Amino acid sequence: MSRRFILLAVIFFTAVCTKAQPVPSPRQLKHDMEFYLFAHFGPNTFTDLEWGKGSEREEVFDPTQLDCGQWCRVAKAAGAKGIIITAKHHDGFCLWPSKYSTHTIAKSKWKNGKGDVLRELSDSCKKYGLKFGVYLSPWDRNHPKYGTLEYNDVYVNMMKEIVKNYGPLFEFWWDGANGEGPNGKKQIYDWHRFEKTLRTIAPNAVVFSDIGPDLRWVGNENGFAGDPDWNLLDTARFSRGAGSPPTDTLNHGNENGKVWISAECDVSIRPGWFYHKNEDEKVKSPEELFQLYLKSVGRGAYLLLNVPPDRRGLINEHDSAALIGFKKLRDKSFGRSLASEKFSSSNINVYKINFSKSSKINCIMLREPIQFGQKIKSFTIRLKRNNSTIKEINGKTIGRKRILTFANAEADSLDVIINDSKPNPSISEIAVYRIDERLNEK
Ligand code: FUL
Repeated sequence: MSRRFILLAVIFFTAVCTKAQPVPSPRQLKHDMEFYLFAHFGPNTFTDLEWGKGSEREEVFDPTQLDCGQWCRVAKAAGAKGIIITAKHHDGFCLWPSKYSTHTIAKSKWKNGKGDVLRELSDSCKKYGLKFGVYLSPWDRNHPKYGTLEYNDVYVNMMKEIVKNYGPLFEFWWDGANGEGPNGKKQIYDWHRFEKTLRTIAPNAVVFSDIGPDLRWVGNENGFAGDPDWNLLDTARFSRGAGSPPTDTLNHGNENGKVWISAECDVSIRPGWFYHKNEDEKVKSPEELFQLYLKSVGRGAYLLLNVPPDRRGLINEHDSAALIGFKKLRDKSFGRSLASEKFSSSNINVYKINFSKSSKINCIMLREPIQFGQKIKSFTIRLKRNNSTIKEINGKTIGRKRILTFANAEADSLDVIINDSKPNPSISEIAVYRIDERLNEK
């Protein structure tokens, strides 16, 4: 047998045995933003509704001191990387003067109908170095074309209008909620066309929906991903809205899923998505937000935290105080590690770190180099003192970031052992912390 034949046979055999694993696309890899804000704003802010009926008069939209610069300063101070705004919620009201609807800001009294919230927010985001994203509800309770094929043109035209006038967008958000239109009809959405349009006009924007194509809904609005959390999903047979995968699947992903679609955890800082004065005292505390961080980002997912501007058009003092407190807790907890190491070689099953001195620790952060896929199914951390194991911590998936908390333990080194994985697993970073024990994951 010639050497060339043997070489080809080996390559073929390896290719068959190691089935190609899904990896994130360059677009998805660039979306490494960890934590960003959602801003639900519109007529509901003024009518105290959560789902506007679509029949609200345009004049109800009248913020007295709208300042998107203030939203951005708060977002920056909170360490958020971008803001996604409800350009149009289910009530159909457009926060920009769209040519494709009559139910828009141009008919409101605000700035004599000359105002444009998307303009102000996209400009402010640029100024403050934040990314700008848009939620555009497919469901529209106002538009006269809703429930007809022509509405798909309206939706496509709105997407084009937004991208052209306010882009670049880092993310486009497709809500799965799909109820009855004003004429009692249900819309048959041309998702295929919507997706093709976005890929053409905004190729760098990640697209969120129940089933991606880039980010998936996590299956709840409480702000936490499952454990394990796979960045993989099988989307065949499923659709957006009522036909979405079961909650459990959205929560955990599919271990052997064919497509890379990470979970994004959308949750509101308040009980509702829109601002309601009577919820001012119900804003989540910094400690509650920290718990959400551990259960979303700390499980390898993304955190999209809704902070709804109030009737003035400002992020309310209650919310900004909670956000700043949340940032302080993250800084205090993760600002300085007691030991950390980055690794570049792959296919190693045991990783070791020696601390510079014996330390009391209660938190470990691990990362997998997800550009090569997500491989690790189960791992054990052995905390050691004087070469003997004093504690074992077991985990399942890692993904882009895994944060584990545990009761204080005095250790001087640790081993991370990969127990079970897909072929060629590796860990790219391990860091050790001591956080306020009261912040441990509950
Ligand atoms: C849901 C919507 O119905 C809520 O109003 C909110 O926008 C939330 C983010 O998504 O499906």
